[in-house]
Amino acid sequence: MRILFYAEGGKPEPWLAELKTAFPAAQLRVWQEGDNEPADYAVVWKPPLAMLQPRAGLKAVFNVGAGVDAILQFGDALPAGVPIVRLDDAGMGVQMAEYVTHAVLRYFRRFDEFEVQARAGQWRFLKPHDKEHFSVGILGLGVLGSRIAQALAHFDFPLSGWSRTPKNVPGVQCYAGQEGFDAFLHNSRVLVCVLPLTAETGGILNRVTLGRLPPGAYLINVARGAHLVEDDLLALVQNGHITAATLDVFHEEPLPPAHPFWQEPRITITPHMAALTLREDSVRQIAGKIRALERGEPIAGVVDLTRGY
Ligand code: OXD
Repeated sequence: MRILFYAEGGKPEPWLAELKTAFPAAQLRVWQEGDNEPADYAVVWKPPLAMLQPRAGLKAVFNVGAGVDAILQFGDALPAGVPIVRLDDAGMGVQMAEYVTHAVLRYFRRFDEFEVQARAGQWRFLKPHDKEHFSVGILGLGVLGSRIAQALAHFDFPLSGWSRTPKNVPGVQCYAGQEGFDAFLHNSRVLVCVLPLTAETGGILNRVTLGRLPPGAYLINVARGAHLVEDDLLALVQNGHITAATLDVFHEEPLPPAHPFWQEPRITITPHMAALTLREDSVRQIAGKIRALERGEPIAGVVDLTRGY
């Protein structure tokens, strides 16, 4: 078996070592510019188009991340009939749940405001928020969104969720489709975005949609920078409609030094670290799927190219 590997900005050796353990007899190689040789499987993160162009023998492309937007951007240039497979969870759900739970609790218990007071040497009690009016709305109810809901349910937050097609998540008031979107927004004091980035969801967090959140809302974006119209958020934070935001993803990463978000204390910035790809778990999952494909069995996580995730 021939496995081709490429990960933008990452060291290939530990991945190759892990893949070698899973498939001791396989031929493993790192893709280099000009390599058009046959391969059975490709394991990739943000590959260039040249790597994905039609290749003899290619049976599947495994993305070592949850979001496949960096691959799907190539559209019709992708090799026809070769499934693109995303990671199902591989340890990312719990990390997302940790990150979002931390941010929600920080705002709910007003730690953001206590931090500011402490730096100013102020000992001042602030009345806690009312939980009944601190509803958390999760945009995207896939594996990650459901895991986040499950974590927040332990703290009794009123929970709602929105998905493109109707879903049923226990303990979550579920909204779906365009017709359910406005009601979902009106009902979300804290909006958490964990949507896949597709042609339909780019720019979904903008002046109009964020304006429909209740006054004093909060935003947590752990999906993709391109979901958010950054200037619109800034204006809404500055006019007070949005109290604060926690952002892990940005249009341009690393966030440029001159970006106005750095100067806005109500915007908390983290460097795209909400959920890291866990190498061992990921290779274990990919190896299981390769074995299933070799036995002719179906696998989970195959991306629907028309839907975009
Ligand atoms: C991912 C990411 O998609 O890390 O997995 O952003």
